[in-house]
Amino acid sequence: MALLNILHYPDKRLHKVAKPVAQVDDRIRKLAADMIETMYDAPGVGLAATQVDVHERVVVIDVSEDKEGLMVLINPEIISYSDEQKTYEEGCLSVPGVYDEVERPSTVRVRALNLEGEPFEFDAEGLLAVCVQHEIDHLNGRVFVQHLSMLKQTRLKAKLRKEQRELERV
Ligand code: GNR
Ligand code: NI
Repeated sequence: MALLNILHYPDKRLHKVAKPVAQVDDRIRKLAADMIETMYDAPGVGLAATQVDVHERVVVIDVSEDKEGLMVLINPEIISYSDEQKTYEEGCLSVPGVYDEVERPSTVRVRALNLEGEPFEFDAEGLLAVCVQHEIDHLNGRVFVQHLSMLKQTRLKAKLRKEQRELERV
């Protein structure tokens, strides 16, 4: 197992669209194991392969408080969305320190492959529904701040670039 480096917004690589996994093999199982370790170490409730600069459709999620809710989703797809929307204060390991409200469908039905390459489906609500949508956004090259207003995105980029310049000066 190994800890993986997490990309930070604004980084162009966070906007690459991940490719479907053609075969769930030991290479993918090793990637998932390293992503699980990285997610728990961070700690975060989810991690998409895009965030560790691997552009394949692999997501790990655990929204439980006791590490008992681990899910590995390969080629995840949302097959239905509720009409009802809900706002949640989101954060992201790729945008540390930034939290803001995003509105999304409150429940979704998800289809994915497990680590044996077998398809499964489940309904998600609450934080799990938020997290699944947030992670699939990452696979599609979308970071949660892109749901915010242009003004907020422009201000945030300016602030983060300034902070980065200050870090590079020392
Ligand atoms: O750890 C995380 N917490 C979180 C909180 C609210 C909404 C979404 C998330 S996902 C985030 C981990 C992460 O960045 N996954 O991509
Ligand atoms: Ni994220």
